[in-house]
Amino acid sequence: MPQAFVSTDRIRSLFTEAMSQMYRTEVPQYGTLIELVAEVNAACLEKDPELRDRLAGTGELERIDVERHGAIRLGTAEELFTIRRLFAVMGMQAVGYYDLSVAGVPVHSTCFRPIGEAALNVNPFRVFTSLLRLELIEDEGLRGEAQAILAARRIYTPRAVALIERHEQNGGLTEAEATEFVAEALETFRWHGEATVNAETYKRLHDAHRLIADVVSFKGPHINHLTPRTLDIDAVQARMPERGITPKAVIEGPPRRHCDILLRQTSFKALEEAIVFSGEESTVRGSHTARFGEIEQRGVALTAKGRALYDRLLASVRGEVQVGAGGTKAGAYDQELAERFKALPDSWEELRRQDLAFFRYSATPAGITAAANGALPSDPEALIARGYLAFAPVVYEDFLPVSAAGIFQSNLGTDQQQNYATRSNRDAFEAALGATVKDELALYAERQAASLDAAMEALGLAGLQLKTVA
Ligand code: OOG
Ligand code: NI
Repeated sequence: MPQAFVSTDRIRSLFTEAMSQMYRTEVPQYGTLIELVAEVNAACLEKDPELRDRLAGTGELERIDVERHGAIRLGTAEELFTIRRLFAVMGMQAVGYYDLSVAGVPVHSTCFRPIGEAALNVNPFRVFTSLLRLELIEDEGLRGEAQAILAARRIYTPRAVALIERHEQNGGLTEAEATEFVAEALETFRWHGEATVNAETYKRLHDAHRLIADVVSFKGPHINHLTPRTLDIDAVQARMPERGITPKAVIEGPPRRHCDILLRQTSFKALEEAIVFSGEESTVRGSHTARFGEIEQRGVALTAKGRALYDRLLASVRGEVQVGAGGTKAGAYDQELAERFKALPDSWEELRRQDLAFFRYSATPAGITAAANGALPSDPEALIARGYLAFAPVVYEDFLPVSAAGIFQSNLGTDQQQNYATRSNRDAFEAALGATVKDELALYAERQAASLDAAMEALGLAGLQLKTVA
């Protein structure tokens, strides 16, 4: 008799819950943040029925409370190769390539996440996954040493690897295997207070870059933050101090708007954690800062055209006002951001008409009735105008490189700005990964097209295309 497999969605949900519980005990402020976000989200939904209806319509309402992203930093190509296979067990694939070296952080990254709309609505858990670029360590001796330390560690338990292989061979895991897999996989993300290096090596790695010490000195790639999604990031940011949390000075990403776009994020500083160094005659204690808290607010995914406008506006603001260490000029930055982003339309209709953002189309009950009576115009714009065809924003599921660099830097200490004279190296990243990363814009475009096809089918107008303003 064939064995029944559990869905990858279920394994991802079990894993997210286990990870959230673990992080709550490791970083108590995370639990406080989850409570604050839940309060603010409930209040938002209460006072904004339009928002509630829209989220219910797109299937997002249910996922808000379980929605999280996390981040890890890996040390070797083999570690990245295996993490791809581990995340595949939970229905997550690599989407997008982010080069952070341009911002002085010696890593390149991808996002592992579910891809299909149904899977996203069950649980959109994503992990921003970075790979250290050892070739960016200038000191050859130190580079070789770091390589040797990393080559000697095993970040996956043998049982986790066996279950990944079983999943690959059998095409799934049974309930019992899934439960075991979640517990084993969690081990990779756990914090270890015992460094694998001595105090002197730690210091040299740390002097090269704090991030290098974080990746190289430990048994595994501890989860460094877990981020809940809020419906009002400004409210959470303003209320964090009430709970003893101090956020970074500015919110990364676009300004507050009526129609949210892309992603807004803010984080609070890393914890100082006690560590014990290895290889010493007597115990040597130290401390390490790596783990932090973050919140995010998500808005509509932008098309290539919308994204180009976003990038241009953001670059112009950053060229004009540079926020200093300690948050000087934060007010001027926020003001400039709000001012310059007026160039990006702030209504769903204009964002759609000008092809700046992605939308999910659906046939309305009135449209289906009109179709049955044979009274439909065949022009999609007329269908929308008469209320026969509806559209709702497709939420952005990915990350933003400039924002990610800001999050990295704020948690590593702003004194560490370095610019590496190097090109991004996507080919090397994909070779290590053992797969190509998916193009996020293509994924959004496919979802928009599929929704339009289904809507037209429902209206008996199969094949009708939509024209937007070029
Ligand atoms: C990842 C920082 C980026 C985000 O949300 O953009 C990030 C890291 O610090 O490892 O988490
Ligand atoms: Ni993050």
